[in-house]
Amino acid sequence: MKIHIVGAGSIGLLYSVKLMKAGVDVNLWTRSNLQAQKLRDEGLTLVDSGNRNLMHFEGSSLIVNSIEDLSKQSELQHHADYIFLMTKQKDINTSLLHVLGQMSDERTKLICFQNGVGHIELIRKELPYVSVYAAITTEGAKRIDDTTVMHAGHGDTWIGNPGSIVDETDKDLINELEKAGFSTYLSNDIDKMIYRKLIINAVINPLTALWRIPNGELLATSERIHLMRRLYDEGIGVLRARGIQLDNQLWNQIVQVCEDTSQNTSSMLKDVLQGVSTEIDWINGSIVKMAENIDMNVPTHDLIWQLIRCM
Ligand code: KPL
Repeated sequence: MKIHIVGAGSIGLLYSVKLMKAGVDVNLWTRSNLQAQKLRDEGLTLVDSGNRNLMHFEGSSLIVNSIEDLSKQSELQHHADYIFLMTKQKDINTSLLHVLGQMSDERTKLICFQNGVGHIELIRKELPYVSVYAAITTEGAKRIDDTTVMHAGHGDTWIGNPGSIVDETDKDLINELEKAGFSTYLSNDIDKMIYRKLIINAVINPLTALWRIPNGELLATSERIHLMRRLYDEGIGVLRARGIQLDNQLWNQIVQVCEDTSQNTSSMLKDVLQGVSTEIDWINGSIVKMAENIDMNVPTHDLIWQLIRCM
């Protein structure tokens, strides 16, 4: 089984080092030539939260290429059984789609690991012959530098085929991931999981980014909780109007996520602190667009979308 990991951020590096170490046939694709060269020179290292070395992988079996290089070639030379798309949504542009097209044919399954919604429809439209799956993961990782990643916390991962059911042969993929230490499940309920994660991210991420606070601080005052609740009610209202019914315990689960990850910096706050663009368009922005399509108003999502875009 050949797996291509596209994107060498925190999650891409984490999956690469653990799968490579478990003997799985993996190609890692970085965005820049510079990062690819550094990885080939220095190897790939996994550290724990105390900066202790947990794993190191180097040598000729560390296959790293850069998307920059492949985008200049035209033929299919790099067929993959699975592609793990681990870039940000904003990087899913024409040249990346061209590269993904070069790696895939009708046997390929492309698994999207992004937050938010909208990107799967785009990829399906551009690469109609590829099976596009989605993954929801709670694995925690932090990129230390171009060649080092920290495993911040073990989580679970669910993989499914939005709008359809998974293929039984995908069990082989689950076995490979389990071998590498990733608790992974196939799910025929992935659509609900995507929308559930959308609401969690739409409530927690923009407010933590706006106020520059860790997740747990959201629960510190009743005013903050009130605003979270407004985002929650508006978001759930849109999904309900579109016929998507989520677990009625979701509000309590969001509060639980804030408690369980109380010291964590949300991914959106990390992006703001690093001065890079955020996923707001695919999270709150997508809720606003869904609402517009059915003539509904979601003023709190609309406002927070504009506020974060201006940061
Ligand atoms: O998924 C997350 C994120 O930061 O993107 C949460 C659940 C908010 C945890 O930080």
